[in-house]
Amino acid sequence: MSENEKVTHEYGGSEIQVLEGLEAVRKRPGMYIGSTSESGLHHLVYEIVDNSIDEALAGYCSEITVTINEGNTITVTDNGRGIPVDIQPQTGLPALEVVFTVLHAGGKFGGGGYKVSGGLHGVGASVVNALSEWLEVQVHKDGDIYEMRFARGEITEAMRKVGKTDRTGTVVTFKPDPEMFDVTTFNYDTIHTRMQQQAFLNAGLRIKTFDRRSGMEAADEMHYEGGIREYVSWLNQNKTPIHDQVIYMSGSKGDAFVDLSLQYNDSYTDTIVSFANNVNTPEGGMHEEGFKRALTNVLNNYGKKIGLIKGEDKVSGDDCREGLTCVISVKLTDAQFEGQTKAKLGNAYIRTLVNSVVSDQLEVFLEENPKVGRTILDKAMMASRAREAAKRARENIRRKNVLEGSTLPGKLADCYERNPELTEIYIVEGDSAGGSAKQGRDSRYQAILPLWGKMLNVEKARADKVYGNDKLSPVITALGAGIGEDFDENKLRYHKVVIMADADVDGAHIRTLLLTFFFRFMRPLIDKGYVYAAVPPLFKLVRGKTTRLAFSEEERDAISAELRGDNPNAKVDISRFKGLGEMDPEELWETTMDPERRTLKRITMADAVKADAIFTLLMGEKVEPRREYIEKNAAKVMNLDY
Ligand code: TTJ
Repeated sequence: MSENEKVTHEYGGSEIQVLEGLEAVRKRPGMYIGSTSESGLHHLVYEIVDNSIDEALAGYCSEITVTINEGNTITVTDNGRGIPVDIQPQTGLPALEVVFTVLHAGGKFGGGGYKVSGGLHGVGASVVNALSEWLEVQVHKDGDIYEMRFARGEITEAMRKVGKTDRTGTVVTFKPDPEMFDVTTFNYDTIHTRMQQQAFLNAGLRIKTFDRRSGMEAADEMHYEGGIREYVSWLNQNKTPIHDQVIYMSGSKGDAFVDLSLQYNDSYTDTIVSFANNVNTPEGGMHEEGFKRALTNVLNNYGKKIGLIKGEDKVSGDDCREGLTCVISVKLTDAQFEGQTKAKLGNAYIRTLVNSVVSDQLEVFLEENPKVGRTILDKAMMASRAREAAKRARENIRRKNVLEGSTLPGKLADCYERNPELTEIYIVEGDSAGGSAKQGRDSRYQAILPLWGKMLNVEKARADKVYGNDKLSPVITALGAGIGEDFDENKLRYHKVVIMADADVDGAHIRTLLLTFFFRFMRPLIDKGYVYAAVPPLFKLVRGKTTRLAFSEEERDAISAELRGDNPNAKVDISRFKGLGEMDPEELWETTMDPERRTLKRITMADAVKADAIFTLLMGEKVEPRREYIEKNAAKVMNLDY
């Protein structure tokens, strides 16, 4: 709090509480925004934008703009009513000040709740304020422009009128505090993707994003009158749908709502994207469970009714979801987020609601659109037959293994330890890196499997093909747990599976392929958090006897400055690691494999979903979107952020 402020207000109990509240945020930022890494940094933007989205949900805001400015500050603008500026009777302070300085109970990470109902705006704004080096807010309201400024949560300029206006709305600009975050560089794609998702989820809302940093200029405008129907079309844009219309269903009970749309394509995998209160739930939960149950039931009943499924025959849940693209959005007042990353919806009554909406409305749709019904049923029946064939193929291979004794792949350099909880396997791109890794590792608990060459196009491959593939079968046998429905976690030979690839296009390609393969055929591996990406350093800095490693250009510059200290003439020797293959075994151990010193990135379900989408684009049948993607991302593909 500035000197100025101390004079204007009584330094009363409520203000001490304010300071203590925001102090708590600065002490343990991870509690409020999940982490202080890149994802936490971006969370700041979402916390602010959520307020504008609430205003849109209330019916008073039609357009939101998010801009990354030069210097990595963020500006969020909306054309809502503007945050109230009048004095609150309870606190004696302008409502605007309270919004940015009082830590709301609902502001805890993941507990945001269903904000539209209570009209409780500004949740989270104080958290962003506390974690910003500075923040400025402008409110256009009743003909006047009001402004207020803060630094690290404390008021530096009290609210005052700064001019006249003929519009209404709120403009917030902030600079994340570098003392609070590991990185302060925003990723335009990350923000654009999130804003596009919000535009799909809030039909009719117009969202614009801009990158104004020099050399990175970008601009996008998102506006979908069809909401999640258009989301499904967008997800299917590089696939081939097998029926024209997107099927849409919705319903409510009490305070809870469900919106759902779906369309089948000719691929063999399913994409279910779900949300609770506009928050993505990549780990699924009750809304997805209710949907899956209802889908399986409706398709089986319909199949029997039209005589396609006979007697005691059935199509399984997996069969019913082959080639399905579906978006589920639920809204509820008491959302419970569970699971490893708080990304799974736990409210059981939502399962009942979604189940009943889908059971009723999908049945009616199929009755009214028998051609589409027939197409979907044919697809599920085909999946069922293929599954039977795959099972027979697996049994053949198992019998063979019993005869020959199941042999580990020749290229695998296994470890001595047998307890999978203690062992790790490095899947390494390329022969020379594989060689260094074999020599540099700790063979007691680290196994190495080198991989190279082009992989199978898993997009069009069903389980039976994958078993016979000569690039992937070493991975399958080395891990020991099988694939698909056959996957048995108890047989898994390592609880850490580390993908080690260069930070270049080939490396990104291999990572995408392996993650897609794990996502489609060994999903529990990702669910359990067993998959990691090794993060090799990019630079080595030496000053005298001190050696330090940097993982980004930013970090290189920071360390270089640190090593030089107060001595501007000090010589710091900086060299670039060209690739894993060029490191000698000792270097590879020290930088990338030694558990004491290495950095590993745990792969999340969201990373895997992203890899899967990129993979479809790169390997799918549609040539034009692939060409566009590669042209657009030629530079960026180098540092896919998983
Ligand atoms: C609250 O109820 C009275 C009329 O205004 C409502 C309100 O606060 N609307 C509102 C808040 N619109 N936009 C915001 C907002 C926008 C940004 C960018 C940041 C924050 C914290 C709030």
